[in-house]
Amino acid sequence: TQGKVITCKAAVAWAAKEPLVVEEIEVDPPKAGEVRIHILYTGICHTDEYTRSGNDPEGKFPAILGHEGAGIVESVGEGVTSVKPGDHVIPLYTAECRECKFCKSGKTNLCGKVRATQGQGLMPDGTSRFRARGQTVYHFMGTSTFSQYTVVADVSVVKVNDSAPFEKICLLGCGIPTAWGAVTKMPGDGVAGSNVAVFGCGCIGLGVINTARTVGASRIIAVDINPNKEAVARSFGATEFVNSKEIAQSGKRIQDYLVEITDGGPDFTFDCTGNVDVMRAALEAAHKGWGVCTVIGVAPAGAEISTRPFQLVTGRTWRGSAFGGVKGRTELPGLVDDYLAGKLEVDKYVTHSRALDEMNEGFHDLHTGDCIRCVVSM
Ligand code: AHE
Ligand code: ZN
Repeated sequence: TQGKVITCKAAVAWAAKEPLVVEEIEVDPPKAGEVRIHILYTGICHTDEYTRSGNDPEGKFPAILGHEGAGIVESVGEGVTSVKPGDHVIPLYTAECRECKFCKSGKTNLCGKVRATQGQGLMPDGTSRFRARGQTVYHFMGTSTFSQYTVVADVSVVKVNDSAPFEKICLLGCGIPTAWGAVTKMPGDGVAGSNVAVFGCGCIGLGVINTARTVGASRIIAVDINPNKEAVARSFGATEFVNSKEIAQSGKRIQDYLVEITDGGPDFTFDCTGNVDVMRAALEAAHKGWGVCTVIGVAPAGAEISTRPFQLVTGRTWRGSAFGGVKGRTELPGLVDDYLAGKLEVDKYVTHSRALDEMNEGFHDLHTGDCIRCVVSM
């Protein structure tokens, strides 16, 4: 197949708000600096649904969504030396070129090399490698893992241990590093020994809870509007559960309640919801003088956050991270090895499995309270 167009199946998002359509597509061979990957498994993340639903200002259609995948390199374009055919790999929506100002700064994982074209749904040369029904189809997040074959930039893929199960390590393409890094890469002295509040108990919130426990946080307060989340939050390491809907019904603001029960507020709070009112509550719950609120959730197009500046003047910090601040090519191989060594939880997040033909049912699973991650066999 090397150098040839591949015909395969993919779930195509033809237009915002519409269900995906699984159909035959054509995938061009990789050009210079590009890698064609046979995707074996992909997770479905709320960000895929966010873009499908039309909420993403960068959303372009038709597109092949998906950004949490794992597979095998099928072929590489001219000049590619970092991976070769047969390598087991994870595509990276946060690239790592090691040459740009961002990569060289040592301060961030936000690589600038391919970000502009990635946001336009195109490969770095400004074109697409996908066609369906004779029409050009856009890429998504530089990964497009909802296709049996995809093409990515060489800076957007990392080789990992080939004894790791694809149906699990696909989660290292987004959810798990996003949560793990948001906690472990906290500036300052870190979260060990401190009180933590986590808003939202989906995949990211549970990952934050799990990581906080691993690094030795003392109180880990899970906050959600769904009472069924209590058991799962506790099983991932939460020491307490607060139903924020009940607090609201009792006429109290959730931030005031958390300040009350923690003698001034948690040291660290995390928004894992994407709801801007929750982001405000998370900031205002954080302890005066030193509390740090980390925003992880993705808010709808046009949404803005607000608070009284006094909240910041009095020593609270509002920060955020993308992909947990993780540098994919440098750090993912180690995280996969940690998983294989039993030091990083992954299996527990996979609650649902689907075939490619059931992609839309997988999106439906996402909205059920008992789903953490649905993994699709491609
Ligand atoms: N495209 C949207 C923003 C979407 C967004 O915030 N994406 C996150 C990843 S979500 C993973 O599930 C992210 O890492 N963004 C950083 C980046 O460079 O894309 C918009 O508002 O335009
Ligand atoms: Zn994601």
